[in-house]
Amino acid sequence: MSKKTPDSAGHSDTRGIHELYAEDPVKADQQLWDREVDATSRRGFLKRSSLLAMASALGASAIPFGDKMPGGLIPAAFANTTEPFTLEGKDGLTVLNDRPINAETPAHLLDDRVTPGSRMFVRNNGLPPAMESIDPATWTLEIAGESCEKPMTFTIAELKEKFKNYTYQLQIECGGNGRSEFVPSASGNQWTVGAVACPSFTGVRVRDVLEACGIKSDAVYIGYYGADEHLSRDPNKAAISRGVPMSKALEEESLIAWAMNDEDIPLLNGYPLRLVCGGWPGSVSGKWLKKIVIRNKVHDGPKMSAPSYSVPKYPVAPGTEVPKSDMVTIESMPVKSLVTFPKSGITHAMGQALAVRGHAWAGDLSVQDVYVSIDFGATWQRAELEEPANRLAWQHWSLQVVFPEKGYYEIWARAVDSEGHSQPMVVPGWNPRGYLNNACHRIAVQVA
Ligand SMILES: Nc1nc2c(c(=O)[nH]1)N[C@H]1C(S)=C(S)[C@@H](COP(=O)(O)O)O[C@H]1N2
Ligand SMILES: [Mo]
Repeated sequence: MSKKTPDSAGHSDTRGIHELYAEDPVKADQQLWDREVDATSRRGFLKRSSLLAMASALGASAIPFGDKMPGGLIPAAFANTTEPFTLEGKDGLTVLNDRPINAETPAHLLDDRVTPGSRMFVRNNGLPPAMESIDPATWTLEIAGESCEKPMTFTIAELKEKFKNYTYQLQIECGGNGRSEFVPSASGNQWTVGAVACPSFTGVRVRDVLEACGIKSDAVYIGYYGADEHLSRDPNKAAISRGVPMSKALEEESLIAWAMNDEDIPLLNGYPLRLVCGGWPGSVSGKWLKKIVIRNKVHDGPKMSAPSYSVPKYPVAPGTEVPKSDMVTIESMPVKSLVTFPKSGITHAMGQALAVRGHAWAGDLSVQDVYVSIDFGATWQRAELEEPANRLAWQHWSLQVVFPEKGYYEIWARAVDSEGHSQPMVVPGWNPRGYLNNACHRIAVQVA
């Protein structure tokens, strides 16, 4: 449910706008906002179709005086309910948008070492396939592209049988995680800290499958295609089709996965098959995977080129307009960490040590150290840091913290990667689309 569509009238109206501006969801949101503001000052705004939709949502056969209803009015039947908007199979996620669905996980709900499916964020660019339309027995994956020697198609059963199966715990973070902190604000989902997860995935190596189909010597990139629909429902348009250079595609941990945490992948996270390339922007890990193309040039699918998932090649002042030619595609994500326990805002008893913990990750690299501060970054204590379950899994850290006196504290966590890069204490380099905010996570604690 978009922040800008707080009511059901706005909701049903979202569709038309998004269809109109499907090429540019940012513009669509702006238009929607403009139109909503405008609509509140007009009568008879609602069209017959949305009136019918509203009536059925209200459980009524009709709204007899619907044409007199001010546009944008929240029906009292809805206004009086406090029921939050929820997603099937998800637990406690904050929904940022419902078309497409985007939902993040509050930090304290990411406390598990291995993220459960119910707590994995959702980032959709289009409309996911309906569960009823998916039959894992007949689902196929096609391998093709100009740099593929023998294009082939596999069922999931064939993938399982023909290639060795691997399980890795893999960290996936949306490139725009943390976007909400940029000033001036960047367009796109206003993620806070929770567009990150680290479940375990089971599948076959991308490498084994591509090699079976023959990789030509001129191959430089792969691209994926999924079964989700473009917001416009135009069957000739992909909602998103990104990829990675061959070197990333061919590494051990890059998987074509059919299971997450030993179960089917949740529908919203790509059931029945997805690509997982951990440590890079989540957008390279294609969901509802139908096709992988081996390319002799950088893949050119939708959202592959600047400004999507790209940042300026040089630091820019906040608010600068950057030419696309001066932007570069994001690859490995920067070092970052989360405090997942305690929950921000708790009150803790004076005199007792507080067990603080969380996770840290560093794209293709590993995390070397995690430090914790209770004095706004003036001094830091080194946390205990565990080895990752495997390469590209996040690492668990913990520390007992003792507070010197009663009062308000903030706990800050700061990770350092294996090449010595530290998380910044403040929001790093502003960029037009608000990617790569890896500032220290902080939580509030009252000691009483
Ligand atoms: N087919 C398809 N794959 C996709 C997307 C999508 O919209 N469609 N979103 C991408 C983006 S931007 C991210 S961050 C991750 C999110 O994965 P999740 O929704 O399982 O958390 O999926 C990626 N794969
Ligand atoms: Mo993303």
